Amino acid sequence: MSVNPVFNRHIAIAQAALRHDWRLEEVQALYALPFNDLIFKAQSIHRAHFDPNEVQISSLLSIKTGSCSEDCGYCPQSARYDSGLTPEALMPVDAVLKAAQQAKDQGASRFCMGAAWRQPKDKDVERVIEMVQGVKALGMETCVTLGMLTDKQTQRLKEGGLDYYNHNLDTSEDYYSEVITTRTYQDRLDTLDRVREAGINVCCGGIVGMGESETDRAQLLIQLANMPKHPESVPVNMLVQVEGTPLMGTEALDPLVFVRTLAVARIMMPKSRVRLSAGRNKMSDEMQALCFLAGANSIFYGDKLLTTDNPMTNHDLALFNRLGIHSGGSSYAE
Ligand code: SAM
Ligand code: DTB
Ligand code: SF4
Repeated sequence: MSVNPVFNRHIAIAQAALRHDWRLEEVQALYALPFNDLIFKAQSIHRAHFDPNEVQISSLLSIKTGSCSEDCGYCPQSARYDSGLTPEALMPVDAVLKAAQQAKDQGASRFCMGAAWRQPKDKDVERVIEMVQGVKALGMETCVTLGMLTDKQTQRLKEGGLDYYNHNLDTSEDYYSEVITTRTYQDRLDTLDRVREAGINVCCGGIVGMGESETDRAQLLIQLANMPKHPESVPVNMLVQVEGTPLMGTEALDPLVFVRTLAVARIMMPKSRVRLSAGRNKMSDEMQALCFLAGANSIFYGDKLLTTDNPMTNHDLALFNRLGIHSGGSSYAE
């Protein structure tokens, strides 16, 4: 095979060592790049580590819905807000497995189970482990998001074979108390440390469009990238505004700033799966194409996120077809 030295040099530059020492000025400078320069840089780095036309797909299921004691200002599942949601207790294992089988049949490779808890009880964790084992037996990867965990619970989930734990930092440490007052940023960091220590893959990201500043978005990405190991999966959610929640009516974020956030995340965490997460229902196909160009390479797939709507699977499949994207892939670039 003939070797193109210019292309090779380019790949070598794009494959620079992973960094964990990002400074605010550097990240602000990335955000401030002309859009084309930023996207080119992100796409070059993306290509050095991943198949640029491959997107990993996960399906979500809310296994316990609503009545949550927390006051997260974006969340329709908080008991403090009237979002019109009907609360539901923890689902039986067989119903969860039926939903997982359906997700698998539709093409999802990972099944993510979410529960509206501040923190689970030990007996809840045991039931979730049964779900994890059942889903693994179907040949799917597993992810759960259950709130804060104790050491023992984290260990139990690891022993149960859990592949990923999702626990978002959501925004910068400075902006956190504007959105959530019932727990601290440090509480989140402590659970993330436990998950990492236990050897479970980390899925951690945030929400943009909550009225935060550009500095807040940069600080969130710095928190993630400066962890001793980058999260294997980095979900970037666009706020889904839900009637009845305090953040309903927040001024909409410029969609191009959302794309920039994905690009900066790709540059800072070159080997992580950057997930184009909540909010796709309000995005055009062209906007999503830009998100993939910026380096997003995973999505939530299926007609529902946890409690809100996601694009229909048929629509996503048609979009993949139009873009020449195929699904697949493990989470982290080796
Ligand atoms: N209760 C657990 C927790 O808070 O970690 C797990 C479930 S919680 C619903 C999972 C994540 O969903 C949150 O951390 C947040 O990032 C995201 N989320 C919730 N409501 C959202 C909304 N309206 N728009 C975008 N993302 C949202
Ligand atoms: C994540 O970052 N986004 C997902 C998943 N991880 C658990 C959840 C999005 C929830 C959107 C609002 C809802 O459907 O309730
Ligand atoms: Fe509860 Fe999680 Fe929603 Fe916060 S984000 S209210 S902890 S379900």
